[in-house]
Amino acid sequence: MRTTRITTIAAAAALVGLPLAVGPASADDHGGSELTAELTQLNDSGASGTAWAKVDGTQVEVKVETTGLLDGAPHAQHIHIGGQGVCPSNDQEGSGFEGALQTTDAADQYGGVAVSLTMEPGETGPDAALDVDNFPTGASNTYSRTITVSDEVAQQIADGDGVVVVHGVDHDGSGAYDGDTKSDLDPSLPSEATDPAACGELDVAQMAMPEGGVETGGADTSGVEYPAVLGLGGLAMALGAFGLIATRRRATR
Ligand SMILES: [Cu+2]
Repeated sequence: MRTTRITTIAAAAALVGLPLAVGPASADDHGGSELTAELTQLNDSGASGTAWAKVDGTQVEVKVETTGLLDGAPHAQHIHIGGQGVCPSNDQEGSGFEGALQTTDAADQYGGVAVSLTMEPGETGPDAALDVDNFPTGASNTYSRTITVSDEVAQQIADGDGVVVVHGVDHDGSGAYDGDTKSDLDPSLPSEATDPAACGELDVAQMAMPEGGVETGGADTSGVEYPAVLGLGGLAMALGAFGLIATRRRATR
């Protein structure tokens, strides 16, 4: 009798525990507001980096880390929106110096400037796209700022429509922005000052595993199939236990 009761509890526990083992936790719990981008070079600039953004209402916290840029020159950086939400490839040619890609050459891909990632006290709207006094100037930069945007822009970024573009390429290796080709954005600047150097698509971040939040009894949850098999195994065991109980009851009677 006592054995039967323990078996029943074990079987019930197995059934209750089943949903935990079958599927991964929902990824919809505010996971949509955090985004990451891997920045890769355009125009053979040698630049790369990462970007991270978190949208909370109309506040967007943005971090951009870049490296491999021309040192000692301002690097305009923006979140572009309105194109296909993608980056051109490094080998895509454009209308610039010796076929260099100019900013507008790829506008259909990454869209126009929606947010200017200036440092304080720079403005952050599209009008500040070439606010050269407030952009990072190092070969490597770590940028962080929380920016207020419109509802529409916040939603677009949260949806993964934003593309981070960092500008400024020393095509001729002179160590400065120069050359005869003028910028497609501002003819008073050399094209080198504004040509895109790196680009990354802001994609909705994969759900970060909360610390100690999702415990599955030490089982490997890296794949979806494996827990599912475990779940079916649990179900079979539970059904087997019930079968055993039924058999015992019948036998007892
Ligand atoms: Cu830009």
